[in-house]
Amino acid sequence: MADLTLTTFDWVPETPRGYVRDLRVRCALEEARLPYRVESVPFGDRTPAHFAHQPFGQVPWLTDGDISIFESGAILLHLGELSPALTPADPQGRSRAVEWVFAALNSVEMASLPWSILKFTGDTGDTPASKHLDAFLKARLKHMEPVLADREWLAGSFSVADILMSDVLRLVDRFDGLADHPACRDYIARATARPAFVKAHADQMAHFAAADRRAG
Ligand SMILES: N[C@@H](CCC(=O)N[C@@H](CS)C(=O)NCC(=O)O)C(=O)O
Repeated sequence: MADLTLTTFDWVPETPRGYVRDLRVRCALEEARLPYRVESVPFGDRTPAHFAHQPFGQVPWLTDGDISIFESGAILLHLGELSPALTPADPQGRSRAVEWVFAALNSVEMASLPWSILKFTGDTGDTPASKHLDAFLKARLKHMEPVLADREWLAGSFSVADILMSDVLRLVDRFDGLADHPACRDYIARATARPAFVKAHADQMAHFAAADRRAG
């Protein structure tokens, strides 16, 4: 039996709540019905012990017994090995799930994250950098739209790739970047209607709300 502990921050500001990447790990754990504990590290003072687990001083990381893993994609691939609920059983489906994990992070999030950061800072979209990032993201979404119009889940059956891709697209949707991409929006709706997502999201919100209460 796996001995799983997910570590996230003890507190974050309001804006990222519901989007902190421990959510991806919580979703996978809930989908797989694996028992796990959640531990916290300070958002403020990041200790050498924190950097020993996550070299950039970020979250999340997961320990599985003696194994400590950072990067949400790597964590989900690890969990994918533990449960058929997270990875298709057939070889074709498995490699499809792995390629879409990388596509979510290395093709779509690579374009969507800088775009989201600009939106986050209130950028009006008039600068050359902003126009460039807008075009970069649209080039990716243009190709995700027919893929998602054509299939329910990326690897055939639901997999870790869908946890990552839907989370990446959710942040774009938050800043209204999917107005012209109904299949992407429908995909997010399918993914976020899953009981595992609903629980994972509620648990993350409760985790940070508890920190507010402790702070008084
Ligand atoms: N590529 C990393 C990114 C981790 C990341 O950006 N974590 C954010 C929370 S969602 C964080 O720790 N932010 C605080 C910081 O960067 O100082 C992953 O997917 O795990």
